[in-house]
Amino acid sequence: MNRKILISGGAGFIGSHVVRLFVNKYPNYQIHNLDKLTYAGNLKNITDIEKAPNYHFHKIDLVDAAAVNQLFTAHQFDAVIHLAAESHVDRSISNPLEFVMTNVVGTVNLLNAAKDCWKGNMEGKRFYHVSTDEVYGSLHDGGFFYEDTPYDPQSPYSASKASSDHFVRAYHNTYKIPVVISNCSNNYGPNQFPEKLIPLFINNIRNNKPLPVYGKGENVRDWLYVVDHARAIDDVFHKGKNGETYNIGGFNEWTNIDLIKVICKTADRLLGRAEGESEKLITYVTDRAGHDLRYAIDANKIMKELGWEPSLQFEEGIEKTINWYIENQLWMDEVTSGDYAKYYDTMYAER
Ligand code: NAD
Ligand code: TDX
Repeated sequence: MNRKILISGGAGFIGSHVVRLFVNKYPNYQIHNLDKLTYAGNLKNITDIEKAPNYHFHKIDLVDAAAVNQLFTAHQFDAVIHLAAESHVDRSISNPLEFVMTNVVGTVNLLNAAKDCWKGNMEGKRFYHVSTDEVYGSLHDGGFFYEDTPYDPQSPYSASKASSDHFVRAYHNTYKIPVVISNCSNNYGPNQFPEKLIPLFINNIRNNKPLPVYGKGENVRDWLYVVDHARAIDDVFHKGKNGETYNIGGFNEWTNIDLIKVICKTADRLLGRAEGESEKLITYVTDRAGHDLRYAIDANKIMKELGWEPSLQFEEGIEKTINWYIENQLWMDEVTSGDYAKYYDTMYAER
Protein backbone atom coordinates (compact mmCIF):
# COMPACT_ATOMS: atom_id res chain seq x y z
CA MET A 1 0.00 0.00 0.00
CA ASN A 2 1.26 3.47 -0.84
CA ARG A 3 0.96 6.07 1.89
CA LYS A 4 2.03 9.66 2.36
CA ILE A 5 3.00 10.15 6.00
CA LEU A 6 3.94 13.35 7.75
CA ILE A 7 6.30 12.70 10.68
CA SER A 8 6.91 15.74 12.89
CA GLY A 9 10.09 16.09 14.94
CA GLY A 10 12.05 13.66 12.79
CA ALA A 11 15.44 15.24 13.32
CA GLY A 12 15.18 14.95 17.11
CA PHE A 13 16.15 11.97 19.23
CA ILE A 14 13.16 9.59 18.97
CA GLY A 15 11.82 11.06 15.72
CA SER A 16 15.08 10.36 13.87
CA HIS A 17 14.85 6.67 14.81
CA VAL A 18 11.20 6.56 13.72
CA VAL A 19 11.96 8.25 10.37
CA ARG A 20 14.85 5.81 9.73
CA LEU A 21 12.67 2.79 10.51
CA PHE A 22 9.81 3.94 8.27
CA VAL A 23 12.01 5.06 5.34
CA ASN A 24 13.92 1.75 5.31
CA LYS A 25 11.07 -0.63 6.15
CA TYR A 26 8.38 0.87 3.90
CA PRO A 27 9.85 1.86 0.53
CA ASN A 28 6.29 2.33 -0.80
CA TYR A 29 5.55 5.04 1.74
CA GLN A 30 6.53 8.64 1.12
CA ILE A 31 7.91 9.91 4.42
CA HIS A 32 7.80 13.68 4.97
CA ASN A 33 9.76 14.95 7.96
CA LEU A 34 8.56 18.30 9.36
CA ASP A 35 10.93 19.90 11.84
CA LYS A 36 11.73 23.42 12.98
CA LEU A 37 15.27 22.31 13.85
CA THR A 38 15.42 23.86 17.28
CA TYR A 39 18.54 23.28 19.38
CA ALA A 40 17.28 19.66 19.74
CA GLY A 41 16.82 19.03 16.00
CA ASN A 42 19.91 17.76 14.23
CA LEU A 43 19.89 16.62 10.60
CA LYS A 44 23.16 14.78 11.27
CA ASN A 45 21.00 12.23 13.10
CA ILE A 46 19.64 10.97 9.77
CA THR A 47 22.35 11.47 7.15
CA ASP A 48 22.10 7.75 6.27
CA ILE A 49 18.58 8.13 4.82
CA GLU A 50 18.53 11.77 3.67
CA LYS A 51 19.00 10.83 -0.01
CA ALA A 52 16.42 8.01 -0.03
CA PRO A 53 13.82 8.55 -2.80
CA ASN A 54 10.94 8.15 -0.31
CA TYR A 55 12.28 10.75 2.16
CA HIS A 56 11.50 14.49 2.15
CA PHE A 57 12.38 17.22 4.63
CA HIS A 58 10.47 20.43 5.45
CA LYS A 59 11.89 23.03 7.82
CA ILE A 60 8.70 24.38 9.39
CA ASP A 61 7.68 25.70 12.80
CA LEU A 62 4.45 24.03 13.97
CA VAL A 63 3.42 27.28 15.61
CA ASP A 64 3.18 28.81 12.13
CA ALA A 65 -0.38 27.67 11.27
CA ALA A 66 -0.27 29.04 7.71
CA ALA A 67 2.92 27.12 6.89
CA VAL A 68 1.51 23.90 8.37
CA ASN A 69 -1.75 24.28 6.39
CA GLN A 70 0.11 25.04 3.21
CA LEU A 71 2.25 21.91 3.56
CA PHE A 72 -0.81 19.74 4.22
CA THR A 73 -2.70 21.19 1.28
CA ALA A 74 0.27 20.75 -1.04
CA HIS A 75 0.93 17.11 -0.14
CA GLN A 76 -2.47 15.77 1.02
CA PHE A 77 -0.96 13.51 3.69
CA ASP A 78 -3.07 10.55 4.70
CA ALA A 79 -1.41 10.09 8.08
CA VAL A 80 0.51 12.00 10.72
CA ILE A 81 2.93 10.70 13.35
CA HIS A 82 3.41 13.65 15.67
CA LEU A 83 6.58 13.67 17.76
CA ALA A 84 7.76 17.30 17.56
CA ALA A 85 7.79 18.89 20.99
CA GLU A 86 9.81 20.79 23.50
CA SER A 87 10.89 17.78 25.56
CA HIS A 88 13.16 18.74 28.45
CA VAL A 89 11.57 19.16 31.90
CA ASP A 90 14.27 21.55 33.21
CA ARG A 91 13.76 23.89 30.24
CA SER A 92 10.00 23.85 30.87
CA ILE A 93 10.66 25.10 34.39
CA SER A 94 12.62 28.11 33.09
CA ASN A 95 10.44 28.82 30.04
CA PRO A 96 6.92 27.32 30.29
CA LEU A 97 5.44 29.46 27.50
CA GLU A 98 7.72 27.95 24.87
CA PHE A 99 6.20 24.57 25.85
CA VAL A 100 2.65 25.90 25.54
CA MET A 101 3.42 27.27 22.09
CA THR A 102 5.03 24.18 20.56
CA ASN A 103 3.34 21.38 22.50
CA VAL A 104 -0.18 22.79 22.73
CA VAL A 105 -0.58 25.40 19.95
CA GLY A 106 1.66 23.41 17.59
CA THR A 107 -0.39 20.24 18.13
CA VAL A 108 -3.68 22.09 17.58
CA ASN A 109 -2.30 23.63 14.37
CA LEU A 110 -1.42 20.17 13.11
CA LEU A 111 -4.85 18.81 14.11
CA ASN A 112 -6.56 21.69 12.29
CA ALA A 113 -4.56 21.08 9.12
CA ALA A 114 -5.48 17.37 9.20
CA LYS A 115 -9.14 18.17 9.95
CA ASP A 116 -9.44 20.60 7.04
CA CYS A 117 -7.65 18.29 4.62
CA TRP A 118 -9.56 15.16 5.65
CA LYS A 119 -13.02 16.79 5.94
CA GLY A 120 -15.65 14.49 4.41
CA ASN A 121 -13.22 11.63 3.92
CA MET A 122 -11.71 10.19 7.08
CA GLU A 123 -11.43 6.69 5.58
CA GLY A 124 -7.91 5.27 5.99
CA LYS A 125 -6.65 8.41 7.72
CA ARG A 126 -4.71 8.35 11.00
CA PHE A 127 -3.41 11.03 13.39
CA TYR A 128 -0.92 9.40 15.75
CA HIS A 129 0.13 11.51 18.74
CA VAL A 130 3.29 10.44 20.58
CA SER A 131 3.14 11.32 24.26
CA THR A 132 4.77 10.58 27.59
CA ASP A 133 4.14 8.70 30.83
CA GLU A 134 4.70 11.99 32.69
CA VAL A 135 1.07 13.04 32.01
CA TYR A 136 -0.01 10.54 34.69
CA GLY A 137 1.93 12.37 37.40
CA SER A 138 4.16 10.82 40.04
CA LEU A 139 3.84 7.44 41.78
CA HIS A 140 4.57 7.34 45.49
CA ASP A 141 3.22 4.04 46.84
CA GLY A 142 4.09 1.38 44.28
CA GLY A 143 1.79 0.46 41.42
CA PHE A 144 1.90 1.34 37.75
CA PHE A 145 0.45 3.78 35.23
CA TYR A 146 -2.32 2.15 33.19
CA GLU A 147 -4.06 3.54 30.11
CA ASP A 148 -7.00 4.65 32.30
CA THR A 149 -4.90 6.22 35.08
CA PRO A 150 -6.25 9.76 35.59
CA TYR A 151 -4.02 12.54 34.27
CA ASP A 152 -2.13 14.44 36.98
CA PRO A 153 0.75 16.33 35.32
CA GLN A 154 3.18 17.98 37.72
CA SER A 155 5.66 19.96 35.57
CA PRO A 156 5.06 22.61 32.89
CA TYR A 157 6.37 20.04 30.37
CA SER A 158 3.96 17.30 31.41
CA ALA A 159 1.10 19.83 31.69
CA SER A 160 1.71 20.87 28.08
CA LYS A 161 1.87 17.24 26.90
CA ALA A 162 -1.31 16.39 28.87
CA SER A 163 -3.04 19.35 27.26
CA SER A 164 -2.00 18.20 23.78
CA ASP A 165 -3.28 14.67 24.54
CA HIS A 166 -6.64 16.18 25.58
CA PHE A 167 -6.85 18.18 22.34
CA VAL A 168 -6.16 15.05 20.28
CA ARG A 169 -8.97 13.18 22.07
CA ALA A 170 -11.28 16.20 21.76
CA TYR A 171 -10.71 16.30 17.98
CA HIS A 172 -11.50 12.59 17.81
CA ASN A 173 -14.73 13.09 19.74
CA THR A 174 -15.83 16.33 18.09
CA TYR A 175 -14.59 16.09 14.49
CA LYS A 176 -14.23 12.29 14.24
CA ILE A 177 -10.54 12.49 13.34
CA PRO A 178 -9.16 8.92 13.54
CA VAL A 179 -6.55 9.23 16.29
CA VAL A 180 -4.31 7.00 18.31
CA ILE A 181 -2.09 8.01 21.25
CA SER A 182 0.84 6.31 22.96
CA ASN A 183 2.45 7.26 26.27
CA CYS A 184 6.01 6.04 26.70
CA SER A 185 8.50 5.93 29.55
CA ASN A 186 12.06 7.38 29.48
CA ASN A 187 13.97 6.57 26.31
CA TYR A 188 17.74 6.11 26.02
CA GLY A 189 20.06 5.34 23.12
CA PRO A 190 22.05 7.01 20.33
CA ASN A 191 21.39 10.62 19.22
CA GLN A 192 19.85 11.95 22.45
CA PHE A 193 20.63 15.59 23.15
CA PRO A 194 23.14 15.77 26.04
CA GLU A 195 20.86 17.72 28.35
CA LYS A 196 19.07 14.48 29.31
CA LEU A 197 20.53 12.35 32.10
CA ILE A 198 22.20 9.49 30.20
CA PRO A 199 24.03 11.31 27.36
CA LEU A 200 24.92 14.20 29.69
CA PHE A 201 26.54 11.84 32.17
CA ILE A 202 28.37 9.82 29.49
CA ASN A 203 29.78 13.05 28.04
CA ASN A 204 30.78 14.35 31.48
CA ILE A 205 32.50 11.05 32.35
CA ARG A 206 34.42 11.28 29.08
CA ASN A 207 35.52 14.82 29.97
CA ASN A 208 36.14 14.12 33.68
CA LYS A 209 33.47 16.64 34.66
CA PRO A 210 31.19 16.39 37.73
CA LEU A 211 28.04 14.24 37.41
CA PRO A 212 25.24 16.43 38.86
CA VAL A 213 22.77 14.13 40.68
CA TYR A 214 19.55 15.97 41.58
CA GLY A 215 18.55 15.63 45.27
CA LYS A 216 19.50 12.23 46.70
CA GLY A 217 19.28 10.35 43.41
CA GLU A 218 16.33 8.33 44.73
CA ASN A 219 13.88 9.18 41.93
CA VAL A 220 12.83 6.20 39.83
CA ARG A 221 12.45 6.04 36.05
CA ASP A 222 11.52 3.19 33.68
CA TRP A 223 13.99 3.09 30.77
CA LEU A 224 13.36 1.84 27.22
CA TYR A 225 15.85 1.60 24.34
CA VAL A 226 14.85 4.15 21.69
CA VAL A 227 14.77 1.64 18.82
CA ASP A 228 12.27 -0.44 20.79
CA HIS A 229 10.10 2.68 21.14
CA ALA A 230 10.34 3.22 17.37
CA ARG A 231 9.27 -0.42 16.84
CA ALA A 232 6.33 0.13 19.18
CA ILE A 233 5.34 3.27 17.24
CA ASP A 234 5.39 1.18 14.05
CA ASP A 235 3.05 -1.37 15.70
CA VAL A 236 0.68 1.23 17.13
CA PHE A 237 0.58 3.12 13.82
CA HIS A 238 -0.27 -0.01 11.81
CA LYS A 239 -2.26 -2.11 14.28
CA GLY A 240 -3.57 0.25 16.98
CA LYS A 241 -7.33 0.80 17.23
CA ASN A 242 -8.81 4.22 16.50
CA GLY A 243 -9.41 6.33 19.60
CA GLU A 244 -7.24 4.08 21.79
CA THR A 245 -4.26 4.79 24.01
CA TYR A 246 -1.28 2.44 24.37
CA ASN A 247 1.26 2.66 27.19
CA ILE A 248 4.82 1.77 26.16
CA GLY A 249 7.54 0.87 28.66
CA GLY A 250 10.36 -1.50 29.40
CA PHE A 251 9.38 -2.90 32.83
CA ASN A 252 12.87 -1.64 33.65
CA GLU A 253 12.88 0.60 36.73
CA TRP A 254 16.02 2.16 38.16
CA THR A 255 16.67 4.71 40.87
CA ASN A 256 18.79 7.45 39.33
CA ILE A 257 21.75 6.69 41.59
CA ASP A 258 21.78 2.96 40.78
CA LEU A 259 21.51 3.73 37.08
CA ILE A 260 24.35 6.26 37.33
CA LYS A 261 26.56 3.67 39.05
CA VAL A 262 25.90 1.20 36.22
CA ILE A 263 26.83 3.90 33.68
CA CYS A 264 30.03 4.73 35.61
CA LYS A 265 31.06 1.08 35.89
CA THR A 266 30.34 0.30 32.22
CA ALA A 267 32.10 3.47 31.06
CA ASP A 268 35.18 2.65 33.17
CA ARG A 269 35.39 -0.75 31.46
CA LEU A 270 34.80 0.59 27.94
CA LEU A 271 37.21 3.50 28.39
CA GLY A 272 39.89 1.29 29.96
CA ARG A 273 39.78 3.15 33.28
CA ALA A 274 40.24 1.70 36.76
CA GLU A 275 36.94 0.54 38.28
CA GLY A 276 35.51 3.24 40.56
CA GLU A 277 37.23 6.07 38.67
CA SER A 278 34.05 7.61 37.19
CA GLU A 279 31.98 7.22 40.38
CA LYS A 280 34.31 9.76 41.98
CA LEU A 281 32.72 12.36 39.69
CA ILE A 282 29.26 11.95 41.31
CA THR A 283 28.19 15.27 42.84
CA TYR A 284 24.87 15.78 44.63
CA VAL A 285 23.22 19.08 43.62
CA THR A 286 20.00 20.96 44.43
CA ASP A 287 16.93 18.97 43.44
CA ARG A 288 14.79 19.80 40.39
CA ALA A 289 11.75 21.89 41.43
CA GLY A 290 8.69 19.64 41.80
CA HIS A 291 10.79 16.57 40.90
CA ASP A 292 8.46 13.61 40.17
CA LEU A 293 9.43 10.69 42.44
CA ARG A 294 8.61 7.67 40.29
CA TYR A 295 7.25 6.76 36.86
CA ALA A 296 6.36 3.15 36.04
CA ILE A 297 4.43 1.97 33.01
CA ASP A 298 2.30 -1.14 32.72
CA ALA A 299 2.90 -2.09 29.09
CA ASN A 300 0.70 -5.20 29.06
CA LYS A 301 -1.92 -3.78 26.69
CA ILE A 302 0.47 -3.17 23.78
CA MET A 303 2.23 -6.48 24.49
CA LYS A 304 -0.98 -8.53 24.53
CA GLU A 305 -3.03 -6.69 21.89
CA LEU A 306 -0.34 -5.69 19.38
CA GLY A 307 2.31 -8.33 20.09
CA TRP A 308 5.06 -5.78 20.81
CA GLU A 309 7.84 -6.44 23.28
CA PRO A 310 11.22 -4.83 23.98
CA SER A 311 14.04 -6.52 22.04
CA LEU A 312 16.94 -5.50 24.26
CA GLN A 313 17.81 -6.23 27.87
CA PHE A 314 18.92 -3.10 29.70
CA GLU A 315 22.52 -4.28 30.27
CA GLU A 316 22.93 -4.79 26.52
CA GLY A 317 21.18 -1.52 25.65
CA ILE A 318 23.21 0.65 28.02
CA GLU A 319 26.50 -0.86 26.83
CA LYS A 320 25.48 -0.28 23.19
CA THR A 321 24.52 3.29 24.08
CA ILE A 322 27.74 4.15 25.91
CA ASN A 323 29.73 2.62 23.06
CA TRP A 324 27.80 4.71 20.54
CA TYR A 325 28.63 7.98 22.32
CA ILE A 326 32.29 6.94 22.68
CA GLU A 327 32.52 6.03 18.98
CA ASN A 328 30.62 9.13 17.83
CA GLN A 329 32.64 11.77 19.61
CA LEU A 330 32.33 14.04 16.55
CA TRP A 331 28.51 13.99 16.86
CA MET A 332 28.84 14.96 20.53
CA ASP A 333 31.46 17.65 19.82
CA GLU A 334 29.29 19.22 17.11
CA VAL A 335 26.22 19.16 19.34
CA THR A 336 28.01 20.67 22.31
CA SER A 337 29.71 23.35 20.18
CA GLY A 338 26.56 24.11 18.18
CA ASP A 339 28.31 23.35 14.86
CA TYR A 340 25.61 20.86 13.80
CA ALA A 341 23.26 23.78 13.17
CA LYS A 342 25.36 24.86 10.16
CA TYR A 343 24.63 21.56 8.44
CA TYR A 344 21.17 22.64 7.34
CA ASP A 345 22.55 25.62 5.40
CA THR A 346 25.05 23.44 3.57
CA MET A 347 22.74 20.50 2.93
CA TYR A 348 19.65 22.44 1.89
CA ALA A 349 21.19 25.66 0.54
CA GLU A 350 20.31 25.14 -3.11
CA ARG A 351 17.06 23.17 -2.69
P1 NAD B 1 13.73 15.97 21.13
O1 NAD B 1 13.74 17.20 21.97
O2 NAD B 1 14.99 15.19 20.98
O3 NAD B 1 13.25 16.34 19.65
C1 NAD B 1 12.15 17.18 19.42
C2 NAD B 1 12.14 17.57 17.95
O4 NAD B 1 11.02 18.46 17.74
C3 NAD B 1 13.39 18.34 17.51
O5 NAD B 1 13.86 17.83 16.29
C4 NAD B 1 12.91 19.78 17.37
O6 NAD B 1 13.62 20.51 16.41
C5 NAD B 1 11.45 19.58 16.98
N1 NAD B 1 10.63 20.75 17.33
C6 NAD B 1 10.58 21.40 18.52
N2 NAD B 1 9.75 22.45 18.44
C7 NAD B 1 9.22 22.45 17.18
C8 NAD B 1 8.30 23.27 16.50
N3 NAD B 1 7.74 24.35 17.09
N4 NAD B 1 7.98 22.98 15.21
C9 NAD B 1 8.55 21.90 14.60
N5 NAD B 1 9.45 21.12 15.18
C10 NAD B 1 9.78 21.38 16.47
O7 NAD B 1 12.56 15.07 21.71
P2 NAD B 1 12.45 13.50 21.86
O8 NAD B 1 13.07 13.10 23.15
O9 NAD B 1 12.87 12.87 20.61
O10 NAD B 1 10.87 13.34 22.05
C11 NAD B 1 10.03 13.19 20.92
C12 NAD B 1 8.59 13.06 21.39
O11 NAD B 1 8.47 11.92 22.24
C13 NAD B 1 8.10 14.25 22.20
O12 NAD B 1 6.76 14.49 21.86
C14 NAD B 1 8.20 13.78 23.66
O13 NAD B 1 7.25 14.41 24.46
C15 NAD B 1 7.93 12.30 23.51
N6 NAD B 1 8.54 11.42 24.52
C16 NAD B 1 9.89 11.51 24.79
C17 NAD B 1 10.47 10.63 25.70
C18 NAD B 1 11.94 10.66 26.01
O14 NAD B 1 12.38 9.94 26.92
N7 NAD B 1 12.76 11.42 25.31
C19 NAD B 1 9.67 9.69 26.35
C20 NAD B 1 8.30 9.65 26.05
C21 NAD B 1 7.76 10.51 25.13
O1 TDX C 1 21.64 16.43 35.39
C1 TDX C 1 20.69 15.71 35.71
N1 TDX C 1 20.69 15.12 36.95
C2 TDX C 1 19.68 14.33 37.39
O2 TDX C 1 19.72 13.80 38.51
C3 TDX C 1 19.56 15.46 34.84
C4 TDX C 1 19.51 16.09 33.47
C5 TDX C 1 18.56 14.66 35.30
N2 TDX C 1 18.58 14.13 36.53
C6 TDX C 1 17.48 13.26 36.97
C7 TDX C 1 16.08 13.86 36.79
C8 TDX C 1 15.23 12.64 36.51
O3 TDX C 1 14.81 12.04 37.73
O4 TDX C 1 17.49 12.10 36.14
C9 TDX C 1 16.16 11.67 35.79
C10 TDX C 1 16.01 11.69 34.28
O5 TDX C 1 16.04 13.05 33.89
P1 TDX C 1 15.82 13.51 32.36
O6 TDX C 1 16.79 12.79 31.50
O7 TDX C 1 15.79 15.00 32.33
O8 TDX C 1 14.38 12.87 32.04
P2 TDX C 1 12.94 13.07 32.73
O9 TDX C 1 12.84 14.33 33.47
O10 TDX C 1 12.66 11.79 33.49
O11 TDX C 1 12.01 13.16 31.42
C11 TDX C 1 12.26 12.30 30.29
O12 TDX C 1 11.37 11.22 30.24
C12 TDX C 1 10.06 11.44 29.79
C13 TDX C 1 12.23 13.08 28.97
O13 TDX C 1 13.07 14.21 29.06
C14 TDX C 1 10.84 13.48 28.57
O14 TDX C 1 10.83 14.09 27.31
C15 TDX C 1 9.99 12.25 28.52
O15 TDX C 1 8.67 12.58 28.24
